[in-house]
Amino acid sequence: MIIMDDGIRLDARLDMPAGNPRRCPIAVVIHGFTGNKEERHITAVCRTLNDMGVATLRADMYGHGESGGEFRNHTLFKWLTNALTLIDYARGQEFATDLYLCGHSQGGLTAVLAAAMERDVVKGLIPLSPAVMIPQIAREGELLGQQFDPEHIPDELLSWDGRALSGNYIRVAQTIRVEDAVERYKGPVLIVHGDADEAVPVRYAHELAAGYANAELVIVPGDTHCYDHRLDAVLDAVRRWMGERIGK
Ligand code: FER
Repeated sequence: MIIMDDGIRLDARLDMPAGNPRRCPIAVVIHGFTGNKEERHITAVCRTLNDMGVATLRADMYGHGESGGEFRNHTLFKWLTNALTLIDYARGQEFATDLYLCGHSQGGLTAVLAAAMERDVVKGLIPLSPAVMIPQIAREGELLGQQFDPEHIPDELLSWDGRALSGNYIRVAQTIRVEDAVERYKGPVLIVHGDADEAVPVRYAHELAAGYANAELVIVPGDTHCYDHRLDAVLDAVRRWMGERIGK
């Protein structure tokens, strides 16, 4: 399915729980940097939610997967407006009751920012290994393990898969204040993070959880950024937390 965001095609997929209930909650699920909506951990989270009666809307974000836009031109602002568009689409479904927001890594950061903007609408927030340090390290002059002068932003950075990323990614990231978003969102939050994460150090999850008014943190011992070892533990945490919210 295609959802248009101001002329950009977002390749999206809406999955209903078994039995096509007339009314049910819906969760918007956002992948990470260089990821896509069909990654193993993204589809597994969606299936887990579907199995407990929650519909899911997942989409390839700007410059990723099958969606429009070039990878090199993606920024957190573009992902944020994509997220607002997906939230509007989800809310507009006749079956939709409560709306939840989930995202992995850069998608987790996007979810944290969007939840603050949509604080009246987002019933609960699930940042998975959220890359909430991106704005801070962009201001300090380090992204993707590469150093740069934060006052003289380079025209491009090379991503870990060899693709170029425009300096505008850095310019945008430097303006974002994650603390403001954390302060604004008072709803329930579930943060899940592996303590062997090689891309986003687990200490950022501890800091994030401490900043929220109502957060629960689940650390997955020995697990990596994309849950190579204990995806089952991630799914268990999501199932239990969501079960407490929706009464299952
Ligand atoms: C970085 C570290 C992590 C970075 C991006 C990420 C652009 C995002 C990871 C992900 O979304 O999986 O320095 O710079």
